[in-house]
Amino acid sequence: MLCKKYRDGLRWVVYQIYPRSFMDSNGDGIGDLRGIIQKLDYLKELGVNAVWLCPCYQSPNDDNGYDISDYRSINDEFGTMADMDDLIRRLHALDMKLIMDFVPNHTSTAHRWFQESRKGKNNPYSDFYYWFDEIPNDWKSVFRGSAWEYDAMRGQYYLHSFAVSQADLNWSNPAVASAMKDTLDFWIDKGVDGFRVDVIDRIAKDFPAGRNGFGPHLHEYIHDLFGRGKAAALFTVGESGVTDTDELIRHCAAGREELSTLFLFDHMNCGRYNKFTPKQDSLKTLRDHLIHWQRETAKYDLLHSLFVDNHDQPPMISRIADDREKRYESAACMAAMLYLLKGVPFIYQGQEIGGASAHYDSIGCFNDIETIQAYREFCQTMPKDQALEKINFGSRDNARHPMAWNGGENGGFSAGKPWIALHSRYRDINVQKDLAAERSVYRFYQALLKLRRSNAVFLDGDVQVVSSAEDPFFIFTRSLNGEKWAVICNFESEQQIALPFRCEAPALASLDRASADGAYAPYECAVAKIKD
Ligand code: TEU
Ligand code: CA
Repeated sequence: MLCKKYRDGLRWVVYQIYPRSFMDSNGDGIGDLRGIIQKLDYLKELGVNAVWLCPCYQSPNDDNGYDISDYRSINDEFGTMADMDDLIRRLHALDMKLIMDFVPNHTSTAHRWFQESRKGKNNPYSDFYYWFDEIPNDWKSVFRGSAWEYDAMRGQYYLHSFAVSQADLNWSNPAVASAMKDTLDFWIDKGVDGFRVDVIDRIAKDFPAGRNGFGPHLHEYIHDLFGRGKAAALFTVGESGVTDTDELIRHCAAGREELSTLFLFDHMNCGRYNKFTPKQDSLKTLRDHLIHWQRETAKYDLLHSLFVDNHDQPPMISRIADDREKRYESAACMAAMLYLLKGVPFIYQGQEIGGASAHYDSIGCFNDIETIQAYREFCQTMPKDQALEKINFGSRDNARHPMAWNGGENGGFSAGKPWIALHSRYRDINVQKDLAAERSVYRFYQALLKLRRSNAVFLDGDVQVVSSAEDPFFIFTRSLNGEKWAVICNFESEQQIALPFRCEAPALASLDRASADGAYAPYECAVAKIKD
């Protein structure tokens, strides 16, 4: 039986916002907090009850806000602290929660701590970062190249796991841990309800010869941050490279008092060999990853996070389903197979209208630091058009184009020129058009979330997989207190599906469907209560 904190967690439905690209209220082309406030009714109507904001703190924006120069103030481009207070108040008035992004692994080199630290070896901030006379190992930056950079002022090398301007904090220094704990408390006192924790695995290094992450003190650090004090009651989801169950247990088992849940990433390679290289794939692969983690989390009473898209990934629908002719069916099918499983749903902005990957003919349409660096590297070994194809496939910008609210000027995102190119398909895929369509992804999400919150079986119920590994579809049941439901998701080809039980007429279906048995069209899905 899941403990209370986890049972509460199952009642959250989180909508992830990339503030820069969600809604611009003042025409400067950059999304902002007042823009988000304008769209709260849209979110409420959708049926989510929590919002996760990607970083909106003061930042030079080399990595769009993940390079923070002040944890306690709002990025001027996004608004003021008064706007943030207002947003929190309004969310709470709508009975919605706010999850902030907490970035403990690194600060911007523009942060005061780093500016002090580089001045010398004998000030209060000298040991806030990793400084070495010689480069101590061959660690690489996630964004390519060495993870070590020479700083002429200090005359030493510092570690940056990401961009050169994102210096890794030295968590073995208790002053760092305590400064970061104060930062958390600052936001808790403002009324935030939870945190998404950026690359939590990396705060503990296995130094100097081991891995950049999962160091020996990782769990002490996590427990001190989130298992004690004001943070202990909050919902926390860690972003982590955890791949096995034992590690997951160490992070999230109830008795550990660390995090509520983790984002696991093994399913992120569906449809690709690596970040920039596509692979022929189907929803089957996603299904098998989902089944694996449903079983593991059930076995050990862990709270699972249900997500496929975020601001770092090209939309999953474009990799393993049909984002053209069957875009509506694919989007609906993926929603049903993901969000009716057991766990906390995370919906990335645009997913609810069937948002797909973009395509551009010029590198000038891209902005992401990782994308630009990868493009330069590719161009050294292949023709430019080939490099551009790789970028088009894998760029994080696929998830960062302005949210398209309509097919008009600037997609209804801004009265001015957006900071990044509009989505190449915004005239075809936008909120207004989806809502006006006979088959609307948004309305399917709405109906799905309504079904989910009005039947405890979809929250607390057990999951049983009915289909087999060879089947080109996914059928599972949810059951609680004698009540049992079936979720039937067909994949890319037409299928005659005969169910091993009798069902009532579907309560939710992507296409009009009178009975849960029968001939399923490609990507069709249905949800029905089982009789007897
Ligand atoms: O991402 C951490 C991470 O390791 C990956 O998701 C990585 O960014 C991605 O695979 C590169 O393609 C987090 C944030 O989500 C990301 O936006 C930041 O850039 C990164 O941390 C640094 O803060
Ligand atoms: Ca703005």
